Amino acid sequence: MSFYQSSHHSLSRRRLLRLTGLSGASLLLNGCGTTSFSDKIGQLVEPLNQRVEELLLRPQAPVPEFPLSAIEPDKLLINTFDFTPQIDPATFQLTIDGEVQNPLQLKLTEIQKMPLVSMVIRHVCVEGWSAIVQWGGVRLQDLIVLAKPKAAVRYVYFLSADGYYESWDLPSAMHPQTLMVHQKNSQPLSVENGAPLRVASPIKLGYKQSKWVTRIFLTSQLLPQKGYWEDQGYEWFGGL
Ligand SMILES: Nc1nc2c(c(=O)[nH]1)N[C@H]1C(S)=C(S)[C@@H](COP(=O)(O)O)O[C@H]1N2
Ligand SMILES: [Mo]
Repeated sequence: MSFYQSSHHSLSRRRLLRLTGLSGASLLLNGCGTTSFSDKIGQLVEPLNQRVEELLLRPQAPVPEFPLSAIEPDKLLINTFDFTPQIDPATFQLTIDGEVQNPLQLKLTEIQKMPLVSMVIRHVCVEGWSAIVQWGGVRLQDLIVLAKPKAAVRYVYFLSADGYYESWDLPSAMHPQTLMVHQKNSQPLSVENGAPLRVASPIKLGYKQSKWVTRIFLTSQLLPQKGYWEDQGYEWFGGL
């Protein structure tokens, strides 16, 4: 094994341990036969794939954020194409699968144990309104790393409980400010805003930011279905 590979190996291992809040000792002491959180992170010995490593090691430039005083609590309008699904947070599971070495399902409590990231950004809807919002949650890149994408992965699909679907390019999904959030303006996310878990990012338009996400699917291919609005003519990249 080259030095390059072995240094990446230790990076992935350190990173996984930090993400899961587990020390090496607690991993070793953990018994077999139970589906504990540490079991879900799978084999820690394999290196991540190089594309994902590159995106982690050379993160894209962060978008400047706003101070907390700039939050516009009344400006985020509810924009829901069909209906508001009611998801029980106690039984909710986020599935992360597709072309990955370690498909996994995470409970909300497990996601909430991961490092909390907070950001104050502008949400922009193509219908002509915007709002400065604080979002709190986990980095999507941290969830992607746990699933161990195969080398061919280029796209990330988000599937939602209301039938909404979206696809993103992998670099945008790996952006350090692309989050899966469970808090808005320091409060638990409301059902209307996408509870228990939604996408939030300062680099994409509002329609790319799926609410009520239940499944994240990693793939090498864009399907004929690219997104709920995209399939009706909206632009796919949806960058800001
Ligand atoms: N699942 C789902 N996600 C969605 C939508 C939707 O209808 N269903 N609408 C999108 C649009 S167009 C926008 S502008 C934002 C609005 O988020 P908000 O309702 O929390 O303000 O959610 C996006 N995510
Ligand atoms: Mo929107």
